[in-house]
Amino acid sequence: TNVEQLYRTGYHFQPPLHWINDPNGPMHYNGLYHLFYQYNPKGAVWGNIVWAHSVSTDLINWQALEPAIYPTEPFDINGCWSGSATILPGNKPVILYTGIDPQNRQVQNYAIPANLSDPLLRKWVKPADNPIAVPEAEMNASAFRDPTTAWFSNGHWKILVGSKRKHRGMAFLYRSLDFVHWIKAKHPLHSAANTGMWECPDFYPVPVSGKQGLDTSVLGENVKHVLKVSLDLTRYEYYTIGKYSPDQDRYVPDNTSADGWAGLRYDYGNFYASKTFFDPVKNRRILWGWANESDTADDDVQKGWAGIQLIPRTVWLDTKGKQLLQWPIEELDSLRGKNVQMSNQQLKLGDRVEVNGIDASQADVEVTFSFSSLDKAEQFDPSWVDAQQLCGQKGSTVQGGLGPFGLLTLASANLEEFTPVFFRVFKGQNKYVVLMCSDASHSSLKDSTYKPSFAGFVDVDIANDKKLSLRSLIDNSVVESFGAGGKTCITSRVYPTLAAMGDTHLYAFNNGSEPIVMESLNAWSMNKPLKMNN
Ligand code: DQQ
Repeated sequence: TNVEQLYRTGYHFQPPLHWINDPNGPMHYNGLYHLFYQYNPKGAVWGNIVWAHSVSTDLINWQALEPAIYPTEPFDINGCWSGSATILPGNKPVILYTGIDPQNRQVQNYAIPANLSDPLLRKWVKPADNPIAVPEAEMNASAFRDPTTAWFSNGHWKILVGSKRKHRGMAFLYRSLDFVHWIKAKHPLHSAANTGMWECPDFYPVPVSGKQGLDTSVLGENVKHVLKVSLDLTRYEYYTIGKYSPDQDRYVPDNTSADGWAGLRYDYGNFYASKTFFDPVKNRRILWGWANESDTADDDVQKGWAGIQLIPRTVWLDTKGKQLLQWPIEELDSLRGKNVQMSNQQLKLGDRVEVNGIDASQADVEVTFSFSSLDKAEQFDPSWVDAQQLCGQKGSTVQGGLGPFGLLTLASANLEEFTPVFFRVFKGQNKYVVLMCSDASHSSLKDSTYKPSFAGFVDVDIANDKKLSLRSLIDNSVVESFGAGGKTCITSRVYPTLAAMGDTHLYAFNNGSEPIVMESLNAWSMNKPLKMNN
């Protein structure tokens, strides 16, 4: 393999070259899935931003088209930034996006297909009555961007636009009767102190029970709403679950759903600027997220590319209603190739069992671990509120009681390099605490790359279950992991050297004194899609 191409993914969404960031305007229209995304047509660093465009019939194979939206008019001459698609009655798609104007102000624009009978919707036009919203005098013109998919209620179309006032992050609400004339509501739909700029807000309904997704305009008794925002201060996202009342256009997060820094996260790792859409084909809501590189800008220029889109995830509300669950779209299973299975394997303190017979650099692994007692769980110190910090202290090589146990992904045979994805169970005041980590700190012999010990807590009834499941999607320079059926998800970008040059291994391990049973493990080599923008 060409060294520069070592870290290209096999089955994640990537164009052949150059920089990509946020997924934009995902939609399903007349039999095709569309994905637009922020793209620099001229290089592997951020800049010259246009909306690149690809289409797919299965969300796995992608055909690249010409960029759909690029700077042409005063209202977007300095960049075509993030936005969303809405399909209006009469089956008419509209894109709302942020344009950067000659004064570098952020304004909101709309674009429509030039020709609705083109099945690929290749060309988009920007009507002359753009922009549809400009920053008002008292607003911060460089903090006003990323319009959402619109929803319809009480006779109006409504959208959110991300912003901030001083340090308070907020989502402005705009209303329109005709989708062309928009008026800002007096009150933002929501805001939170000390969260800074809210990028890429996303607001959508979820049924209180079941895995189905809903069209963005659905309201009702059996529906809750999700508001997700991306925090540019720390480059992570959080969401709240709450109640939306369309009459007053009020959104109130549930008292179980913290706002701000302690908020729930789709992903506790490298996952940003995400956006969902409703897929009417399979009645599900699908989440797209972007992962940037964790190597250096120089590495990116060398590679000629930077950024991937993560595997689309189905999202739905957990039965307890306090968090979302996520799972890779079922279409991904079609790429599963060679399969190995293991069952009822005991893992005692210090054991490490290799998973042989698959391509460990490009794989999908599902595993269930169980144990018979929680007696050996280490004591939990209530001051440990930061999961990532805790994982940094209690890594996979730090011997524990109940755990650490899990997988060693992208590992070299002698463990010079490895990216462990694992659990550790603690005994708290009146409940057990489960920590999940995806720890990049030993992922590469290169020391120039960013190697965070990403982690999140897992809200499970571990004392009753005595079982934890894990699925990891391993793809050359990315590991996307789904703990406990999608309750806690963590993505890491890693750049192994030995483990990328053919010395790639996958292991299950236990480094806790309580024996763990690997009840079942199912692992597949993953094929490349036939078409990935090639
Ligand atoms: N990326 C876009 C912005 C957005 C940011 C610019 C989030 O519209 O706020 O490329 O990554």
